[in-house]
Amino acid sequence: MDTLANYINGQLTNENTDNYLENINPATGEVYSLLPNSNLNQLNTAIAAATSAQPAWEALGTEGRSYYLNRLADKIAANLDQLAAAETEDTGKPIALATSLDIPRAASNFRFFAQAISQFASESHNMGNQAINYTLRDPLGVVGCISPWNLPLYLLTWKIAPALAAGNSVIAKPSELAPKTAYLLSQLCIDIGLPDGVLNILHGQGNKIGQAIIEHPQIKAISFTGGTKTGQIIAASAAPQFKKLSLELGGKNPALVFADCDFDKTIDGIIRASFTNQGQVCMCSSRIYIEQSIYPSFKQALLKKIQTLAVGDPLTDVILGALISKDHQEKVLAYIRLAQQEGGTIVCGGTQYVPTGRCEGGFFITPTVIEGLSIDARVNQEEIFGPVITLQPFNSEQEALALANGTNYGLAATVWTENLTRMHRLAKQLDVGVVWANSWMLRDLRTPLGGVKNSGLGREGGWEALRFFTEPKNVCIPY
Ligand code: TXE
Repeated sequence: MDTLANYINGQLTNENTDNYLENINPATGEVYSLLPNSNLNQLNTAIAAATSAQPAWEALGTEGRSYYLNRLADKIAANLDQLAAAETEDTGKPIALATSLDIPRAASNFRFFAQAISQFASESHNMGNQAINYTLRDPLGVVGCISPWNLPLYLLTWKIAPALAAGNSVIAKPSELAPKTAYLLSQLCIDIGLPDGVLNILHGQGNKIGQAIIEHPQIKAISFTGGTKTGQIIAASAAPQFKKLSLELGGKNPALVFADCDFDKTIDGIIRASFTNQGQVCMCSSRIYIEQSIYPSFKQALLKKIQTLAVGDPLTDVILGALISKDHQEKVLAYIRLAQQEGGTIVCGGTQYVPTGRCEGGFFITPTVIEGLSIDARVNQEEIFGPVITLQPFNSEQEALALANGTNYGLAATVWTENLTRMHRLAKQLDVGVVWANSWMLRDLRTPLGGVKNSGLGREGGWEALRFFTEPKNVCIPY
């Protein structure tokens, strides 16, 4: 069995590890590796390394830093198959998804910020004939990046890349449920000769090493993606030290389907938006609102297609693999039971799926569709983060908008209509951070990404990320 190691000061090390966690393959239910459950001693060593590495890293300048980020991107691309296999083993996601989305995007994250930093300019403000102001944007120093299990390497690199590009050194903590690709990334950093201490990756539990990172006075900013409850704990812990925070949290994302949509394209779009990665993407749609006049035909076509989605061994040609853990599978099944208690009807799926053979111990759930629940139902209010959607008809655009905005979350919405004026009108009024028109997860890395209400604080992507990882200082010079 593999034992993963931390990456500290340019080396893979398990020095001072006092205990290990088990890493489970969710598609089989079997333990297949161990990871260090890191402690404060190890964090202090990593912070000392990061602190001493940062000035030289900053002094390399944008071209120097871009060189390393581009080399990392090349290495990720060259190791696509190995990384995709590791991502699938760790998360249970279909190998085709890991190969086509997760790993290529991790390479793009480094490539994008390698280039973006070369275009990043600070502002100047002229005060008539009195003075000129210019703004310096220096790196913050040592920053913390904490990422979740659903898109492990994709989201880890989405944070690390801008932090490093801006000249910071980084303490990163991947999810303890999916640590393997972060470990493999450490090896790639060593292979390309990334300067020691610039990036440090510590594995372990959120409430132990994660919390220690949040509380550490030498860590100046935290970029976090994960659950809303964890986001609240992080915000409360970081606030007394006035740390900069970027929190990308949960969602309960609506899809609004109008009678004038492109019917077939919308069916395919809703299926992708609902069930990609077993519904475990914060941007996934989970509340599908359909205009009354097409509700029966749309529902019928949707169910027909959903019933053809293959579930099972993620190493085979399936659309849905396993959920991340036994606990998470139980949580999702509990929501399905709750839906029935709340008066909902399961019109498709709703059960655990037990494959035969290699994956009989895995954590699978069939794609599930529920109808008959009001907006107040907990199943329509709380993030389930699984292959579960609810359907509800609406009669007017106002009603659709009120339903869409009727939760405490505000991450993403999709709108399906061929009426451009309606699209603009709704985009303006939807209380979310991202609106997709007749599409889902069409991503331009320059655009701001994040949510409102309980979906988080701040934005990632493009200039937003580079601004987050730098401190502005205004210099005013009278003429
Ligand atoms: O995430 P956690 P969990 C949602 C989804 C899911 C729920 C809980 O609804 O069911 O959150 O998932 C680290 N200080 N999302 O419990 O715990 C943790 O180790 C510092 C949405 O698995 O939020 C991991 O690295 N760090 C989401 C990371 O936080 C802490 C993706 C995320 O784990 C910590 C995942 C602490 N006190 C879950 N506690 C999205 N927005 O995409 C935990 N961590």
